[in-house]
Amino acid sequence: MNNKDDSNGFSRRRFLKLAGGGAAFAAASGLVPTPLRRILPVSEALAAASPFPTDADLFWAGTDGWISLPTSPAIGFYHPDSAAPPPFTTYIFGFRNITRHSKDLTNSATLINKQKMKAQASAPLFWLDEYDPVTNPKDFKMDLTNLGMQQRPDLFDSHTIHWHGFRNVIPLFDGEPTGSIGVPPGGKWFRYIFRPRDPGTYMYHCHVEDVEHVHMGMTGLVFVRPKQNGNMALYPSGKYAYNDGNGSTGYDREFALLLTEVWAEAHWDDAHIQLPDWTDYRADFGLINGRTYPDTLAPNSPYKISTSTHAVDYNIDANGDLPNTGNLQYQPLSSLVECNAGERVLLRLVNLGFREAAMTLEGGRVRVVGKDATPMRGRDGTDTSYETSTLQFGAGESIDAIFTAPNVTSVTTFVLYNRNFEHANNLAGGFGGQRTEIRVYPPGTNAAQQVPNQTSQDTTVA
Ligand SMILES: [Cu+2]
Repeated sequence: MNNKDDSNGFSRRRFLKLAGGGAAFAAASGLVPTPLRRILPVSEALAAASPFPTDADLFWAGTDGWISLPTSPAIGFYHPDSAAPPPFTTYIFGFRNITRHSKDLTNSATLINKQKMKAQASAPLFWLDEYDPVTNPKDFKMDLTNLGMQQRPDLFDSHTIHWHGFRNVIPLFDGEPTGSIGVPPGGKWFRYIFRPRDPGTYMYHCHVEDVEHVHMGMTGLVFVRPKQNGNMALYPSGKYAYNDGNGSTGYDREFALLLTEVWAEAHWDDAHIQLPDWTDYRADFGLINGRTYPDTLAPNSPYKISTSTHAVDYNIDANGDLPNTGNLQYQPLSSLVECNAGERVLLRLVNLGFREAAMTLEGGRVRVVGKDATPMRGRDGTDTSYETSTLQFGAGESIDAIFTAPNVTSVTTFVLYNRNFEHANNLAGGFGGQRTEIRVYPPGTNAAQQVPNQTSQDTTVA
């Protein structure tokens, strides 16, 4: 997996050749509305006042970092990792949202470079609006840079963003590194240009050394909002999972839940210059949004609502770091689901662990309205949505399910957990795993949701 020979790493010459060829293809095809930006060589990047572009919708950085998982009981010497700076336990590779940093015209390079070793788990959640020639005639621009690995300076792995499950992606922009471009460390960046179609819930991940980089944390959830949004005639909130034409996928609140796993030995190996044998794979921890229960219930890290237009814009400190929330500083996304009685709650579920999931709502049911970013409709339009209490889905699959909150007069809690007990209860033997709660409040308790996964527990800045 860590075979660092030429089969994966481009030589610089091959790299530039491919970049040039790709640009020619893209220009000739007429599919790309703006010129493909070439990746600046380090010397040019350093000479420019701001080496990074400032006009992206979103800008991600790939790097490494540390997160916190339950420390007791220990798993041999693999967990907690003795190299981890307290309160952290586990080494990761990951992404950080540096959009805000990139728009700081004077300090962008300094701020961005300071995010090395500050990766977030899971990778940041983001969302796009469906393209429409009249109401949203805009292609989505997503930049990616690679800050390198602080704990593993010997690794020169590139990173990419692979748009998993998206239809009709131009290969150049699909992030599969043998057919497109990977971003190597060293002040370089690449722009993904994407015209969002086909609403629904998807995932993205780095596709370089993909078993390793996905497992180490370079994976996140992404969804496309339908252009039917804003139509209050079909459902009062004007929010929909799909262009359903009848309001059947309308919802009041939405929560993205990404299932991943941590095999402690592999993470320790990457921190200590060792090679894991992936055929020994064993998931020690099951995670939702990068956390295990009961951390899944902790609030989101503080964020700014007004700028959370395509991703949650967490508050940053003077060094551009994520808000210091103690052991969960680099696991900012909560899995707590809150709603008012009678409301419809859209659960956007993705599994990017390596095992099957069976997410079960104890004492309640949900309606599956979408699967793998496809509405539950037959070819002739027949409604094929169905109700269930258990959602089964494998690695690389997604589900859109709507929970209709019962009419309660006091706060009522439903447990949502993976009924495969290996996932709900860490193999290490401690509590934890893929478990969270849906809390239903009396009518009118919670204000309208402004950002996905927002709950009343959060600290927000207007
Ligand atoms: Cu990567």
